[in-house]
Amino acid sequence: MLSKKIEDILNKQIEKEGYSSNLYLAMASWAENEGFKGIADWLYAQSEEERMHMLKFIAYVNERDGKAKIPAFEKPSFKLKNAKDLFEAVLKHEHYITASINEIMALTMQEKDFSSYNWIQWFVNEQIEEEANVKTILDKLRLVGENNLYMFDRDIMSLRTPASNPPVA
Ligand code: OFO
Repeated sequence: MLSKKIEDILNKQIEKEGYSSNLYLAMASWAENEGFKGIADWLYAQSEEERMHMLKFIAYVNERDGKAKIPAFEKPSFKLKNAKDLFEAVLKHEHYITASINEIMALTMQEKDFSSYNWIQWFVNEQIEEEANVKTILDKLRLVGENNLYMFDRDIMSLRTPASNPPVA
């Protein structure tokens, strides 16, 4: 059984994961229109992964006798000039998500909800991996430069690590 505070913060995270999925979907569409087929594929895959994160939060809340709420999602908005802008925006967003996962972890300790504390660890590790992946991409982009993106775009999918499955409740 989840405390009201834990249920509320997990419901907020459902909204954030769903927004992340839509944000990366909107960015994928931007990349496709700019002719970056590889970057678009990377973002479509990332969007799916975020949707999977959202579904895991929904399942966890419901399995622990809470009520998962499906919210309306804010329209993603961003201004991008180039691929570097895009991945900097992705990294900034992942930092924001990491901070909110850390807040959940802190609250599970405060509420002495050790089941939720254990469960959220998967997301703590996932955030380390996601931030590291985007940093690697930004490093590669710096190396190739904005005028030489053909091979970067062709090879970017090889930088993805396969999605792993978070535990269920
Ligand atoms: Fe990009 O992360 Fe979800 O949690």
